[in-house]
Amino acid sequence: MAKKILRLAADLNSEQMAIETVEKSCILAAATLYFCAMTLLVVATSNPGKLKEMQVYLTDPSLPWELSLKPAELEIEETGTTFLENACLKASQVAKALGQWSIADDSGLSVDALNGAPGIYSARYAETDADRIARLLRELEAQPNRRAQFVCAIALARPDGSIALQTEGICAGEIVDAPRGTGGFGYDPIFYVPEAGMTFAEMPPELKHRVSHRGKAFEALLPQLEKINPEA
Ligand code: ITT
Repeated sequence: MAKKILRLAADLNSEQMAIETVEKSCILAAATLYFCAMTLLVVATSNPGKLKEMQVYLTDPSLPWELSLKPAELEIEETGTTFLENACLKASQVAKALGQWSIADDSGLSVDALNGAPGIYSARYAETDADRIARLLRELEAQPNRRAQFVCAIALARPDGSIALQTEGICAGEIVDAPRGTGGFGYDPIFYVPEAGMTFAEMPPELKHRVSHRGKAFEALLPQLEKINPEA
């Protein structure tokens, strides 16, 4: 009797082990299928602040993209005359150079009293973020009209360089007299959003992600991105 019980226990034990092995194999197979189904998407930026924000929008687990970063040595000249032209140029040239899907963001700050400057030249306005802010505040000294808008254009390019998607987002605000807040990057400390009652640099990242020019551009992009089949 004792032998019978022992044999039964051994059978049950090996049955349990077999079930666990099958379960583990299924999980492994599903994970393999999932990662095989992922397509590389090169984020075409050299700006770490921008990259950090773009990653947040693009790491939705339902998206079939595995993000990778543009090699630093691959520099694209921004010869376009609009944010959208420059976003398309960056996405397209990086995609073609690497033979991979690529996504690019071209963005900047347009100030009403400066006839839209620095606009597409926002990155080229001075050497560092601090110098860019200092120059903008100097140019607006004694200027009562502080209205400005941040613009963000996003473009997605196929591996052959053709443009699959493009969107734009705008956030209206004002330029404050002196920097406020420590979050974000670039011009964030001097860009005040009246509805939020704070500068971009004073906002928690989730709030900036929701109300910013980049947030709005991605809000328009993501439903279209979900419909793209990168393998087709
Ligand atoms: P990549 O072209 O490599 O993406 P970049 O910094 O040169 O990087 P842009 O040509 O689009 O990018 O220039 C955007 C400029 O506007 C740059 O100075 C940014 O710091 C600034 N900018 C863009 N989005 C911003 C944001 O959300 N907050 C603050 N500054 C921003």
